[in-house]
Amino acid sequence: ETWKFALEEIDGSVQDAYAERFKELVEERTNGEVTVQIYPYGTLGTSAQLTELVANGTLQFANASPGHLGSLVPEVNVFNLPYILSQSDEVNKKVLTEGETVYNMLAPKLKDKGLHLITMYPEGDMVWTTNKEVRSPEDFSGFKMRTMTSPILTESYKAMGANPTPMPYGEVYGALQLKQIDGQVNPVFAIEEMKFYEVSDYMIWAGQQEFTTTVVANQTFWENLPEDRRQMVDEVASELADFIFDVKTQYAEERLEKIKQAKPDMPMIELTEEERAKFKEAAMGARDTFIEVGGEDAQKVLDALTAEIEETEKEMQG
Ligand code: 6CS
Repeated sequence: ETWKFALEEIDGSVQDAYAERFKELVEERTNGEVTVQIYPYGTLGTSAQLTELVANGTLQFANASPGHLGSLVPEVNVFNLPYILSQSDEVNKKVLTEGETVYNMLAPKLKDKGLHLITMYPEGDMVWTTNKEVRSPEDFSGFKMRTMTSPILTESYKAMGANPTPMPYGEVYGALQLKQIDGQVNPVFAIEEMKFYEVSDYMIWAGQQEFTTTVVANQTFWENLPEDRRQMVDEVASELADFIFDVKTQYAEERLEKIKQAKPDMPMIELTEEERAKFKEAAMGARDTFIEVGGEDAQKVLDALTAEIEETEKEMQG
C-alpha cells in the first residue's frame, strides 16, 4: 500500500523535513506494509490544486496552509489575520498542535470539504522582502505585495496600506525579477531556498505573523483506515510536534546566515514596537472583514482562538 503525501514546498524545506520523518516512522511502524511517497512542490501543482487532489482522493495526504486553504475553508482565515498569534513561540506551538480551537472548531469545517485534519504546526516568523524600506502603512502606498491566495490575506495587506497581489508560490521569484510585484512575505527558510532574497533589496521583520500549516488527509481514506492505523498516524503526528518545532527554529537561524553570506550588504530591518503598533492597528480592519465574510462561525473561531492564546500565555508565563 502506498500513501501519497504532497508538499507545498521544495526539497529541504520545513514541510519536507516533516514528511521525511513521517515517512520513516510510518514505514517502520507498519513493518513496511505502507510506503509513503513524497511529492515536493512543483511536481503536482499549486497549493490549491494539491488540496483538491486530497479532497478528491487522488492523494492521501498533503500540507494545506491557511494562506491558501482559506479560499476553501473561510474559518481557517483566522490564521491569516496579522498579529493574531502570540509573540511566544511556545504558546503558538501549543495552540496549533493541541489546541481546542483548531481540533474542535476548525477540524469539522475541513471535514465538510472532505479533508481530515491530522495536525497543524508553525514554520517560522514571516519576513517581508521588498524593493524599498517599508516602516509604516504609508510606505506601503502603491506597493504591490505578493500574498498567498486566501482572500483574508489580501484584505489584511490592503488594510495595512499595500496593494496585495495574490499568486501561487511557484510564480513569486519570476514576478519579483520582472518587477511585477514589489515584495513578498514568507519565513526566512523559504526566502533562502526559493532565492527570493536574490531579487529583493530589503528584509523587514514586522513581527506580524508566524507561518502556519496543516497536514490533511482524504476524509474517506481516513474513515476506511483500520483503527490501529489511525491511532498510529495520530501518535506519529504528536511525536513530530517537538521535532518540527526544533527544525523550524534551526532552519530559521541557519538560512538567515546563508542569506547574510550570499548578500552581506542587504539591509535587515527590525521594526520597532511603535512601528509595529501602527501596522497592527491598521490590520484590525481585516478582522471585521473576516467576520463579515465568514459569518457567525468565523466570529466564534476568532473569539475562541483569541481567548485560548491569552489563557495559554498566562498558563505558560506563570
Ligand atoms: O508563500 C507560499 O505560497 C508558500 N510559502 C511557504 C513557506 N510554504 C507553502 C506556501 O504555499
